[in-house]
Amino acid sequence: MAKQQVRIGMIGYKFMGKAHSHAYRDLPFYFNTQVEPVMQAIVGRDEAGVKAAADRMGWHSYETDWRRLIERDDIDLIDIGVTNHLHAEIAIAAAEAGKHVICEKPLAMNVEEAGRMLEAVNKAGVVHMVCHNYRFVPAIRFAKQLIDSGKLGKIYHFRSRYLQDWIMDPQFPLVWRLRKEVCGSGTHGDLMAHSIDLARYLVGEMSEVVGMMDTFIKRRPLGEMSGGLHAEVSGEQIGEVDVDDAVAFMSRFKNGAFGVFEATRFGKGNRNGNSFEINGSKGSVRWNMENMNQLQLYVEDDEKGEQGFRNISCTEDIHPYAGAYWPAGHIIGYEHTFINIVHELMNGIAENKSPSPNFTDGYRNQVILDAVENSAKSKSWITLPKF
Ligand code: SOE
Repeated sequence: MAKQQVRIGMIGYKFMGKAHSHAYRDLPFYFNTQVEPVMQAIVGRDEAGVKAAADRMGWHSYETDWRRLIERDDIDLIDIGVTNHLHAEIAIAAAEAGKHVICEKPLAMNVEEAGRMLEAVNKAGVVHMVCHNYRFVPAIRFAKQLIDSGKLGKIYHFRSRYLQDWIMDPQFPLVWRLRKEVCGSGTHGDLMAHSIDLARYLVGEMSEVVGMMDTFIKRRPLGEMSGGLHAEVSGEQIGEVDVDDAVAFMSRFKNGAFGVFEATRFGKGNRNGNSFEINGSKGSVRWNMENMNQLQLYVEDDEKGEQGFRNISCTEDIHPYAGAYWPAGHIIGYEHTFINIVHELMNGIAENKSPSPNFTDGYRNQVILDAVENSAKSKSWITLPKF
């Protein structure tokens, strides 16, 4: 019997547009999903640019206005890979039109918007996800299995660092990722949102937070992103940076564990240094994105004298997702995290369930982001709502 088709409309064709397009295209190579993804249409404002992207990435058609995509009755799923200030408007319009939605992170500009987005998808009964792709790294999935099985015992500490350095040059321009009206926050929503997602996934909900944030370079020349994380200065004009360059916070988890989080775009030498360590009563795990297939594991059951962190290459059939790709030891990369997430999304659509992380996760994440920001302003601890 022919599989049900899910006709996708992707909004955005640059960094995330490319990651998601590649994922839809490659998905059938590796996974036998319950439904068939169809790359129906892609949207971008620049006609020549979006047409070229559609041809290169394998989309059947293109549009230059996202509203037109939502009106089309040959689209079942809207994939939002554009700037943060458009997430809410597009997601709500998509849900109201009865379309499933996947949205890039951070879900929204603030908690009020995230709440409206969650309400819209719930009311419409559509399937929804938010693209926290690091949850889909086999080594992280495996760490979750170890924690859930009790192998690490009672969890006492979650400690994360997310370090990048691509805006350290004071001449790096004031691109959209540094303008509050377009992105909501800086490093906080861009990087810390990922660390918060991993903490919630691996350790659970938090009960209180206290944070600090700062902007090291307060004025920059105007300019635009030019591909990947590169940018070009567009003239002589200078503008004020109104988002954070760096953020740190501490939290208490509901299970009593301590959380210590740091995220910065001023971590010289770190290109995408997303890492964490978890310590439990019986063992610990460590992970770093720049070596993403490896999980470091310490278990106290090891013989005395032989104890120590061991490196596990999470490429065996037994490791989540890994068996879908290559034989053991044949590593996967960043792009595969997106294939794994759209695999879950397609099965979610087949079963009419919203796999995690979904808009509930995105909303709760935004509650924490906003609380850390408020705490940094008020220089005080903030109690989080009970979830
Ligand atoms: C840039 O900081 C960026 O591309 C983020 O936007 C992504 O979410 C992160 O995964 C990698 O870095």
